[in-house]
Amino acid sequence: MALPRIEDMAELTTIAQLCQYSGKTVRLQGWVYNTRSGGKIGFLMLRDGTGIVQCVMSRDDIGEEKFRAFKTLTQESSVTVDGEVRADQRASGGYELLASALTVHQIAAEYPISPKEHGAAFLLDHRHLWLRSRRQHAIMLIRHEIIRACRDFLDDNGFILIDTPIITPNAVEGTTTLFKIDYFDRLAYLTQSGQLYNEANAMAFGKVYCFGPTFRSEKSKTRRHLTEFWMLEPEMAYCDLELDMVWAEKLVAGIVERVLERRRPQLEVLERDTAPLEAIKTPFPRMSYTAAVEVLHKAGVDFEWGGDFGGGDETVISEKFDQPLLVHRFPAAIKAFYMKLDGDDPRLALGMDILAPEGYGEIVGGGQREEDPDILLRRMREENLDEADYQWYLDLRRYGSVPHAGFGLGIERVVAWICGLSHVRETIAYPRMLNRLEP
Ligand code: NSS
Repeated sequence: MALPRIEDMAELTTIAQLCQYSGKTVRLQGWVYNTRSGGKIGFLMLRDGTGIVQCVMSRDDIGEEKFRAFKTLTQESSVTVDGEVRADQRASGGYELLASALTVHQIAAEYPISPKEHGAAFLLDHRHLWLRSRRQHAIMLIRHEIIRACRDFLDDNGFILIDTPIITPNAVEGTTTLFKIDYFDRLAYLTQSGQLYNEANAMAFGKVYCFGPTFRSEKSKTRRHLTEFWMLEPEMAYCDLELDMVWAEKLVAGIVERVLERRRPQLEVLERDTAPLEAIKTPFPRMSYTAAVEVLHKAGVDFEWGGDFGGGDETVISEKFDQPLLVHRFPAAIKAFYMKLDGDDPRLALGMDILAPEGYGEIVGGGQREEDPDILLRRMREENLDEADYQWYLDLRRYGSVPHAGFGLGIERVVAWICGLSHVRETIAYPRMLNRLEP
């Protein structure tokens, strides 16, 4: 028997596509969001992953037996509903379905997540189910859009995606946050950043990026730290700190623009005030680390030049700006070994961070890389890194070394900011944190 061709199955559609089928009979496959029923007529709110639609279940239309089956449906039961699409101003999404048939696949057991309030721990324990809720759905769609915007921006600007390894012998961002793994009796780590390989790739291809999970065994319990997070890392040959900042601000502004263009309904579900996002435009304001320390001092914060900014400091520094703030030129001592030293002041490294507005803190970190093999070697020794592991990295300075720069954008931090979330735990489907490995 020949399989039905895709054109013959046109009636099988999704809730998001219903507008194309007004007056036609379609089939929807989904799960029960909730039900209400009176005597001969009932209402089934159906969700299918693309939206929620009201299905009008009339006993006369679907028959006695199916109407009885409808009445047994519990929240999250799986069903297929056939029916006629009818435009209805009052319906959310503008359409409802006049059901003509119902197939029940499974009657769900009592669903643990009810509309009543649940605590964060309970919801995280049920993350695999919590993802079905409207709010989580909106967050995941915005995350999806942000990732797509990143990829489109870089692809359209001549960057090549080159995947970098997850298992690595090298530390990138210091040795204190490495996750160790036993690699056939050798010590290896889960990568903290694809940057070092990105630098090699930039020397081969010019403009490159990697995008993948990165790992830090962060012992800190904050609302901004995950132990597994996704980082987008562009790297450019023949690029200095100034140009690096331009690429980073264009990317961030492009992401915001794209989400506003395509994901307004989701921002609405989250009750995100979009005015601060609409105001975002390049160029972003710039401020040196030293000037930022002065801002802290003027605000009465006790902070010593040379220290690393904490979340609270970042909020104070960026609070006067309604744009993301580019902070640059940090003390070399608090930055990674690979950062190029500032020719004008060797206490400083040519690094930059972007602090998101509205108190969301650092979303981007990067800078210009040291291209001089001798300085690089000295910096590695200062950090007690094993030179043998980094010979390939030093090769990049031996064979056609050029000024180059790049940065890493933390997807979860960006999602938290754009969605207006107070904690990164909701920005990723299965968050990994100090005290959370499940589900
Ligand atoms: O440590 S970074 O500041 N920089 C790097 O890893 C560079 N090697 C990237 C590069 O130049 N290619 O991290 C970059 C961003 C940072 O701004 C945050 O947005 C995010 O990565 N980040 C995190 N997000 C969530 N949780 C944790 N623990 C975390 N650490 C960094």
